[in-house]
Amino acid sequence: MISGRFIPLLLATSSSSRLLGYATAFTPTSLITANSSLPKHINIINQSTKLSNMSSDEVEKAKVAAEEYKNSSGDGAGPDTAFDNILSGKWPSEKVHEDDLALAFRDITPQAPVHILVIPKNRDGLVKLSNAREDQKDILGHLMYVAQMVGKKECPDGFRVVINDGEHGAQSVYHLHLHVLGGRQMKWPPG
Ligand code: TR5
Repeated sequence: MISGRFIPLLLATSSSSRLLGYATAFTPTSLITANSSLPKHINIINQSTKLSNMSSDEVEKAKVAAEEYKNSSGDGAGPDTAFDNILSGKWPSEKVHEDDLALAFRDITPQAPVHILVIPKNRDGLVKLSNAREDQKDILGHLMYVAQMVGKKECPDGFRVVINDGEHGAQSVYHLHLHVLGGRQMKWPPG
């Protein structure tokens, strides 16, 4: 998940590990699109049992997603993603913060005891960080502010914020998102 061309934004520590209920779907997540139906097998599991490793599978998902994005409409707006279904409420998510501009919810495949995604509600071309326009500085700042807010709340000893960008950044969902990771000691360098 955290490999290739990534952008580490904040680095800090951990909090005591938490045993949280977690909703997960047994469907290849990068293949879930707005056109898919709700994953059939939703399971509530203990988050501590769901920690997974960055794998070639993640890299493969990123390659597939990059290809889908390249093949989508030429305006760079990208196809709908799973996050559209989360934003519309069609698919469930475990929200940790919501305001007019941003939504923060728990990652379905957590890479740390705390793994939260922060996304803009209005994608407006922000399929990836490198698509950002100058007039989007305010929303980028807001997303960063939300990331630190949820990060310091859930990980008082520190956390990491990551944005994966494009194929080499191992981005698998083309709707800008900040990963907030914590609840354990982070290592460096990432993969
Ligand atoms: O690889 P990048 O940086 O693009 O990160 C995408 C993240 O979205 C991954 O960490 C996935 O685990 C996460 N993801 C993907 C889906 C999903 C999700 N987190 C919560 N809920 C999700 N749903 C319902 N569906 C997904 N496809």
